[in-house]
Amino acid sequence: MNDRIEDLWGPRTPFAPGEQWPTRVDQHLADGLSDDDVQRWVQSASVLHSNGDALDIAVAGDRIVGVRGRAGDRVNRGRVDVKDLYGWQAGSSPDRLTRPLVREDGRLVEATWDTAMNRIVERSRLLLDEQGPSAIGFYTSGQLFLEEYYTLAVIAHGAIGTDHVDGNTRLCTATAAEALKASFASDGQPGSYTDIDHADTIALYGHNIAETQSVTWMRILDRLAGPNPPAIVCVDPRSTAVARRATVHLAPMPGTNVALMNGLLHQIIANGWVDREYIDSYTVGFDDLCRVVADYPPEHVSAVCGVPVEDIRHAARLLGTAERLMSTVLQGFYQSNQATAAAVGVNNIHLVRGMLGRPGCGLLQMNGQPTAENTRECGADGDLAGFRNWENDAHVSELAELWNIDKDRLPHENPPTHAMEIFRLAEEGTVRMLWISATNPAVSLPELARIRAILERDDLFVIAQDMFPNETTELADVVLPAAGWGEKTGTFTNADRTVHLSEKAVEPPGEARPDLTIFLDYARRMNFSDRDGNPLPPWTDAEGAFDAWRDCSAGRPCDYSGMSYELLRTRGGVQWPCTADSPDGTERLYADGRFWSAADYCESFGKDLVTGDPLDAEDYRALNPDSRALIKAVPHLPPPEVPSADYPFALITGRTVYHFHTRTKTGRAPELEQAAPEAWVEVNATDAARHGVHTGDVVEIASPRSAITATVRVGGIRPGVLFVPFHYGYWDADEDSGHHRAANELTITDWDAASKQPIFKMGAASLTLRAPG
Ligand SMILES: Nc1nc2c(c(=O)[nH]1)N[C@H]1C(S)=C(S)[C@@H](COP(=O)(O)OP(=O)(O)OC[C@H]3O[C@@H](n4cnc5c(=O)[nH]c(N)nc54)[C@H](O)[C@@H]3O)O[C@H]1N2
Ligand SMILES: Nc1nc2c(c(=O)[nH]1)N[C@H]1C(S)=C(S)[C@@H](COP(=O)(O)OP(=O)(O)OC[C@H]3O[C@@H](n4cnc5c(=O)[nH]c(N)nc54)[C@H](O)[C@@H]3O)O[C@H]1N2
Ligand SMILES: [Mo]
Repeated sequence: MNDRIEDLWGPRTPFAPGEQWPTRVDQHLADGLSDDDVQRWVQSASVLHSNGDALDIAVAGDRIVGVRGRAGDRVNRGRVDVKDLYGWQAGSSPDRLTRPLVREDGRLVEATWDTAMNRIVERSRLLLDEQGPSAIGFYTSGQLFLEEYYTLAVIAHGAIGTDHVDGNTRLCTATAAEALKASFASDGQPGSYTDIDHADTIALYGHNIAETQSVTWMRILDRLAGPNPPAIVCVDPRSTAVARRATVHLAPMPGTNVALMNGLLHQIIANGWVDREYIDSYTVGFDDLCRVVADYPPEHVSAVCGVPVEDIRHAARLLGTAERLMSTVLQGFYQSNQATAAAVGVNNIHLVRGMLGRPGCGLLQMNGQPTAENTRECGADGDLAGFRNWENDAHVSELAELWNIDKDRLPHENPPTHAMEIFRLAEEGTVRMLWISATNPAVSLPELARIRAILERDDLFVIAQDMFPNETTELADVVLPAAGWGEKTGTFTNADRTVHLSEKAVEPPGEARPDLTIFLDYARRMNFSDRDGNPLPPWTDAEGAFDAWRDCSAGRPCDYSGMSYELLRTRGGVQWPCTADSPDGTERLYADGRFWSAADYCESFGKDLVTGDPLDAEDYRALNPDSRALIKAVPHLPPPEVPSADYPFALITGRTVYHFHTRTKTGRAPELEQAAPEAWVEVNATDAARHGVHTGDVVEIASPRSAITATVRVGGIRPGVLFVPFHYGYWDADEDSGHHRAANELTITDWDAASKQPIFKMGAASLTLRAPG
């Protein structure tokens, strides 16, 4: 096999519009092994991005020894991303957490499960007696399995009754969810990856898909290599691999996405490229949109965004005249200024052009993490399970009936507490126990000095449940060793609603346990029970949790009622909704112009996109009496922090293809670690010359909060902007260096008003040479 560290996307398999994407099976086995050495192949899917690539895990001698793409699966047709080819090696890393740890006299020491769990139970009881449910918070992930989130949601919302439940999905796809709620009154990706096979124009907004969902980029590359290739519009301040293949690359000044979207919509409307019939039949709000975008002629937008007028016109023409327009949106929008409003701008283009529910007209407000969709569906992000509306009494009652509990036990008086607020409450001392699962906030949250100080507080009891020791487990009071991917069974759903089953291939190391087992063990030790005194939750294993979820989701948008482990085992990936009426799943939503937006049914009444204030039922009924899609627009507002004399650069942060997040897995895979071992900063050539720095020099990047050191890479980024990857924490950093290197030492504590997603991609920074390379 060719070296996929160098050749990231592998060989091309070109195809024409409307044809099926050809199969190409990628595989990697441990050095020296061949297919003959593999004892069994176990069905699974990727957990190192949201693409949901189906793959089989190779097992030999009771160890995972490799992976192979599943040729028949709709998502990847055999292809595997570079992180998946090598990342599995982390599972057998000698430094896995294998026993629970508890803090004794300031130090973490090994303990039995009984000791560790009893500490958690004692603390929970004490806090529930002293203060009640509001003392307890859960901060989970986009990387557990559906069954685990649903179990956690029942425990947190149903059994304990706390409002303080969120996932790191708040940092990731809260804006995707909020933008979908704003436009369609419900979460749920309208589009499908197969839209790539049909599209004549593909627009990527703040989405470096070539590095972050590389298999779907292969699909686009194969279209570009075939007959009648699509036009590509890329919106990114950096000259990414996507930008280099774009028909038009718009590189806006970070934080100006809303101005740009308003400008593109201005052009689309001014040129009459709208579908009046669709607008009149299926939407509300078009007149407001016209009013708002009237102030955004190309000349003005060009001045705000720093993008040439001609490029704005060119991009608008492509978007406005496409017959099959596909759009994807990700962190360049979600983690930037006015996140929800910017993402809604993309929805607006699809609505005014009537580009929904037809092959090639895919709209994907992308997910990032492999299982983020499930965090949201199951309510482990604070929302109510099954995309139920916390402001709708009937929905709350329905959930209470499903769980057989009194409705008053379910928190629904206030909007769910978002992650940044949970940490603030801990800082204030009102959240006094925080159970962190499958996330590493000591590297991934903004303004790390503050986060460390919170996690270190004596009056906060921190539980960290992880596969590896990391920056967060170091600060915990109890550390629970978790089984990971390949060591437990469960399902998860990717960014185009495709559900996969991932089966257990090997035993977890030492005493590590599946997260599901840990949550259920806690529930039993706490004696959580329903109205009839039965254990709550009642299930005892993953399939039981899945079956209960199937009931909970029935009749809701994310309907799994037609799915079973058996179906997923035999069929591979299936897209929800999957019901008795649509047993094969549903490729695209909203094909008939019908939306899940009836006031009595919808997940959300929406929010004011500027203030974030939730609309109430009456406002919503007045706004949208006929269950249509909603067009919403707001003016551009300046970002909360802009470059200044002391901090002359705009700082953005993000990813490289070789690493996943805080590198707990990819940092333990030699090929990936060697491909990108150190933190760097991307600098434009003009800026580099002005500051006298070159590729390889070590520089200090400072923000008003802190400073880090990184190695310079002079590259294709717009002048005045610096890019730092956020992957590098201090766990495996050079202990003696005394320098920080985590991007989040620098970032600001602020978030989008509507989605509450932190702004990781807009701050001010300075650059100073420390050591020539
Ligand atoms: N290799 C790899 N793949 C991953 C992950 C990973 O860690 N590594 N993580 C997964 C997860 S959880 C996520 S959320 C996704 C994220 O996937 P992406 O969103 O594609 O990744 P990022 O690098 O965070 O950001 C994308 C781009 O936003 C641009 N950007 C920054 N500021 C702005 C702005 O103001 N406007 C615009 N238009 N663009 C801007 C950046 O230059 C960057 O290229 O990736 C998933 N896939
Ligand atoms: N500056 C900046 N900050 C960012 C971002 C950015 O672009 N810029 N992106 C944000 C985004 S989009 C995201 S998604 C977050 C990601 O941030 P984090 O979630 O903090 O990052 P991970 O390193 O993926 O942490 C997941 C942890 O879960 C553990 N784990 C993996 N599988 C399992 C399992 O099955 N069970 C248990 N119990 N543990 C498991 C891993 O070992 C790891 O420690 O970072 C956010 N932070
Ligand atoms: Mo993410």
